[in-house]
Amino acid sequence: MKVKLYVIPGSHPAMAARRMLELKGIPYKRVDLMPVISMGVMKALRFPGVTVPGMKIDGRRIQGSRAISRELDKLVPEPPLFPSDPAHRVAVEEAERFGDEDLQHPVRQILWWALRKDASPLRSYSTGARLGVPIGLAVRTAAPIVAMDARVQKASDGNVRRDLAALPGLLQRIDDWIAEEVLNGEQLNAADFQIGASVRLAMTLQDLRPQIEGRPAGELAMRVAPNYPGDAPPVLPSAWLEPLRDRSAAPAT
Ligand SMILES: N[C@@H](CCC(=O)N[C@@H](CS)C(=O)NCC(=O)O)C(=O)O
Repeated sequence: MKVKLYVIPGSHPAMAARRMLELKGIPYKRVDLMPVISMGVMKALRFPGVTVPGMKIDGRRIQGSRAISRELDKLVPEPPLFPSDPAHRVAVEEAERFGDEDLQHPVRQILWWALRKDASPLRSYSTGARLGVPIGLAVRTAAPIVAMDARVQKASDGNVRRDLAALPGLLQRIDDWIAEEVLNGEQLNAADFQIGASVRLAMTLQDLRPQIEGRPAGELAMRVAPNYPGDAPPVLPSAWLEPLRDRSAAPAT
């Protein structure tokens, strides 16, 4: 079996896919793509959409972190990414959907907003990546790409401020799932990888890390991806971070 995984350095759903492949013990070749340019590459490679992660298995194309988790369970059933008990499976699928649809994008918008403000941490997010050009050159010439991606991802002041206000509720929901043993059980499941990778990416932002690392969601993130590339110094306006400082605010939605 020949497996290729197309990623963008620092991408959280791509990290989820990488860690799931590792759990299954499936050897694969990682192909690192530059953001924005990745969209054209994915199109040229005839994936149905333009985002990463995309996976080729003996030429067959699977795109999206949730499609990948299901495909991996078909390819190599043990250890399973989804529980066999039907009720437990429904809960894990709902948590995975939340990770993909509700959590992934706010974290992406916050990161792009921060990188547009200060692009110097880009090099740290590219640690270990092979982009086909020297990393230093890629990082030095990245400003237009960062500006374009921040626009594509709608990482505006208003959206990012709203994302930060919603984050405590999202983190609380994750903590609750951990308490209910839907997440962070003995064996990591697809939702753990999906959610843990997003929380772990959020923790690469020094603005957010202190509010996350001490809570169950932070522990799950460190278990899912102990070595996540990237470290962004504080850059978010202090007033925007206020909702995160008040742990009693913003009940889960
Ligand atoms: N929710 C999908 C979408 C993934 C997604 O949007 N990936 C981003 C990277 S995190 C992407 O490909 N962005 C293109 C770009 O930034 O140029 C998934 O989990 O696979």
